[in-house]
Amino acid sequence: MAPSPATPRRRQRLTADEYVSGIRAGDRSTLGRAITLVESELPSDADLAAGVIEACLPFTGRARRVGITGVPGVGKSSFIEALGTWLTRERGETVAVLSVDPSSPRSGGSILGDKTRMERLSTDDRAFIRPSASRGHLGGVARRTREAMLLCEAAGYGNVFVETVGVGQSETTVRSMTDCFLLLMLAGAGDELQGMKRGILEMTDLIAINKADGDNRARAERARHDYESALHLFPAAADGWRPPVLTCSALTRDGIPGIWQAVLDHRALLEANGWLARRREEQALEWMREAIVLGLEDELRRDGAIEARLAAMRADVRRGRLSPFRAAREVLAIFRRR
Ligand SMILES: Nc1nc2c(ncn2[C@@H]2O[C@H](COP(=O)(O)OP(=O)(O)OP(=O)(O)O)[C@@H](O)[C@H]2O)c(=O)[nH]1
Ligand SMILES: [Mg+2]
Repeated sequence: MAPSPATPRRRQRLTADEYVSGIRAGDRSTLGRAITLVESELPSDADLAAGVIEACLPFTGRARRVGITGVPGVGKSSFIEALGTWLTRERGETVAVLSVDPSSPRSGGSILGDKTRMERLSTDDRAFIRPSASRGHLGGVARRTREAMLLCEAAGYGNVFVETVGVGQSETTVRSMTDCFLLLMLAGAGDELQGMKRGILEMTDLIAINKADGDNRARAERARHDYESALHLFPAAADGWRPPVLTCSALTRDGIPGIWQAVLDHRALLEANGWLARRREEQALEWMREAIVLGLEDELRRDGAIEARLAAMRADVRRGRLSPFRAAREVLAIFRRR
């Protein structure tokens, strides 16, 4: 018998049932492997990944889904470490942490940094941390994060935190997959409020001014007051919630319990007035929309004739010989005729 080629590093493939029972039993290594599976871009993994997600879906939906955003360096990872360890140790909660990071080439350092910035949380039995090494397209990152979130919920984590860098489109994406969206800010970093995209404030459920410690405390308190006054000029949101502005320090942990209380108050209001259900409906619709668009993109990429035509059209569009709009219509026409 011919010897089979040695594949020492590739572990044996699990079946969908094995993935699901491992996840449901709270086995972190199986959960990690399942997330790697749903992140895989190999067509040969797609069916198994879909099977695992489908089988996990009945066990999802019970977690608090919290998005955390803010400019690089504002302290998102440190904040999650502080809040997460407080929740697991003082409140007996379980916490899963995922990250959506669209800025792939530059983020390598930051992801490695997270290992040290979430040192205590990463060794906590009640926590699961998954820094996602992102590549490519934000939609793809988001799809995998959404699915990773569901796997964490099926594993029984009661709180899922999604960290995203506050640049570009990633906030909108994370907002669309969470129940509560938290914006971390800094005091005295220029007049951010004026410069800030109004859209971000409008989708924020809670503003926390971080690094309110040492010499920075008084400035943070002034900034809190300023932001609060500015927010009062906004019309009340349809869900009836007025986003509070709070201060905290991820370093000293001051203000962390108060922020969590606001997250709980927000949830209680949205549960009582029906807006949580509406937000979950929106999340499901957004997931579907995204899955359709990404699925179509995959189909187009895998169709040799379309790929070849696209390559030629790209050259023509670049030179202005073909309008982008006509090119798109032509590709869709070829797709329909298949
Ligand atoms: N004084 C003080 N420093 C803080 C606080 N929170 C974070 N830092 C420091 O600020 C720096 C950035 O913190 P991170 O938690 O990595 O910030 P981040 O927003 O996750 O950064 P990116 O992931 O790179 O976008 C680190 O040096 C932290 O030690 C705080 O509350 N007070
Ligand atoms: Mg970080």
